[in-house]
Amino acid sequence: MNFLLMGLPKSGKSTLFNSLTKSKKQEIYTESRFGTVKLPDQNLEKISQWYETEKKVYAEININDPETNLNFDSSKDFIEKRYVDEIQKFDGVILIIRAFKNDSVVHPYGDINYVNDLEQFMIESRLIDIQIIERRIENIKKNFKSLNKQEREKDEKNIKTLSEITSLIEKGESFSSSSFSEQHKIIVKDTFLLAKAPLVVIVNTDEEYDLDNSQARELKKLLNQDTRLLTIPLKFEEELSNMDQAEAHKFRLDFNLDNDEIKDIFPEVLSVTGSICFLTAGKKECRSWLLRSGSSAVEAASKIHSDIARGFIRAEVIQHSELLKYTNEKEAKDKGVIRREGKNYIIKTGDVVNFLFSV
Ligand SMILES: Nc1nc2c(ncn2[C@@H]2O[C@H](COP(=O)(O)OP(=O)(O)OP(=O)(O)O)[C@@H](O)[C@H]2O)c(=O)[nH]1
Ligand SMILES: [Mg+2]
Repeated sequence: MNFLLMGLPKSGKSTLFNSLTKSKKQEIYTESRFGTVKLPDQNLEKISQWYETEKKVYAEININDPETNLNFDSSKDFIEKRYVDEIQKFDGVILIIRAFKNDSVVHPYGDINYVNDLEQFMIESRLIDIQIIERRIENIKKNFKSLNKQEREKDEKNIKTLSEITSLIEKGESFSSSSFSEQHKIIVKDTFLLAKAPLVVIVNTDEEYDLDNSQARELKKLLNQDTRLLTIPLKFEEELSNMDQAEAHKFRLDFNLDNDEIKDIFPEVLSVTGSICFLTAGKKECRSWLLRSGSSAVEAASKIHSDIARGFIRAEVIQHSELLKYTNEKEAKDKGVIRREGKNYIIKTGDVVNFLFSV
């Protein structure tokens, strides 16, 4: 899964990227950076301890930190224009809104006002979506000439549907509202639009400062229900990510902060994308796999290898917590607690799955 970091210039995107990927701090990045981040998984920790496994592999997400905007003085954009072309390769957005005060870091609008910034983001994201849809319409029109009457009628209908979506977005309608019909939803099912993209919003505060309830409420009012909102002092966390654990823990206690607030991002990323993690486990390797929630056993198999899905016979499944009740895998097998499931079994978070297949 690919996540794009979005935010006004100097809001803290690179600071977050550095903490997540343990990269070195620079003031300017002339190129956009890609990084992989391991998804913490308590279930994987437990099961690999139980197996005394040699190798532990985490599921990962990819994040992209856009290059530093060198036209800072004139840029009041959350995203550079070129990203409008590239945005289709992303599965979600982590948006950073600045709440930290720091006179030496200029805010593009002059004042620190995160409710206003979020409002601006909503406006800009609508404009981007409209551009994305316009491009689709242009592409359809380009092919018009080569089409027969029937095909052309179908495309004309699609253009009409797409134009309706544009008007709804212009009006600021939420994609989850009933204004969008099934037909609207189907036509943009595989198109990345900010109006429906999984979104985690991080308010980047100073370490001593948290949002009060009324401020948080104002922000939430601007967001749709599915969006997750977090408050994290990103610079503080970046500094701590370079310390050893004991030292970092002491600093956190001084500021009354929970353990590693950056980690709070991961459950939210899973939640907004509707994802879960299942496990494959053994003495050699225990591994956590990212899967869309509601996926079947055969869909889970295809995450590992297309051959396993193709030659799927059955899945042996047990919840990790159930497995941990036994001394070893053999005992669990002998007791018959490992279930046999077919292709259509819906995989749950924390399921330990062994696929049987033949090709
Ligand atoms: N005091 C304070 N400074 C911060 C905080 N977060 C970021 N900064 C500083 O603000 C400056 C900009 O942060 P970056 O992470 O580079 O921001 P960015 O969004 O990547 O900026 P561009 O790439 O230029 O768009 C850096 O000097 C950071 O150290 C914070 O929470 N508190
Ligand atoms: Mg940056």
